[in-house]
Amino acid sequence: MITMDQIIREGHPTLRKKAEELSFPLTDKEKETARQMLEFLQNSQDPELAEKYGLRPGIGLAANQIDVPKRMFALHIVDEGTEPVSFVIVNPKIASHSAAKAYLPGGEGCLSVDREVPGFVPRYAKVTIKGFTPEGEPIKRRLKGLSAIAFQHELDHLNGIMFYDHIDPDEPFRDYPDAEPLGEQ
Ligand code: K3U
Ligand code: NI
Repeated sequence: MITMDQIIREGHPTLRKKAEELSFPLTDKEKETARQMLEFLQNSQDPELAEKYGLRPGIGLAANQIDVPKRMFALHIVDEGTEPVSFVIVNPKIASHSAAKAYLPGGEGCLSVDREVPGFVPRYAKVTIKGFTPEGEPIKRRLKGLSAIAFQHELDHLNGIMFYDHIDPDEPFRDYPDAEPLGEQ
C-alpha cells in the first residue's frame, strides 16, 4: 500500500515535469499502481487507517506525486452530497468547460506541500472530462463543485503545475469577477 513516505514533495523535479501519455493495454505494473492510488485515497479518508499509517486525508492523487511520471490520477470524493466520484482516469482531458469559475474559499492544499499556502485558486466551475479507465474503457463525465476543482488540481499535477502557481502573489485573496466561492453560487 502507498504511504506518505512514497509521496514526493515540492522541490522534487518530477513534480515540475509534464507526465507522459500511457499506451494501452496498460502493463500489470501500471494497473497495480492505478489500483494502489485509489486505495491510498480510500485509506486516507478512513480515520482509523489514516491514524494507524499516518496518512493525510486526500481526495486526489496523481501518479507523478508518487514519482511515476505517467498521465493518470485517482479521485475519491464520496460524501459531498453530490454524485460520488471515485475512479482512476488515464490520459485525462477537459473536453469543454463553463465560462464561470469557482474557488474554494479556504484555498487549496496538496499532499506534496507540507505547508499552508493561503489564497484563492480560480478554476472552471464545471468541466466535461474525458479519458480512459485502466482497462481502456472510455470515460466521459460532467463534473461540478469540489469534483471539478479536484480534477483540475490533479490535471495540473500531470502538467507540472502546482496549485499556488495560480495564486496572485500580490493579493492572494483578490476578487475574481468571473468566479464564485464554492458553496455560495
Ligand atoms: O482537499 C482535501 C480534502 C481532504 C479530505 C476531505 C475533503 C478535502 C485534501 S487536499 C487533496 O486532496 C489534494 C491531493 C493532492 F495534492 F495530492 F493532489 C487535491 C486537492 C483537490 C482539490 C482541492 C485541493 C486539493
Ligand atoms: Ni496536489
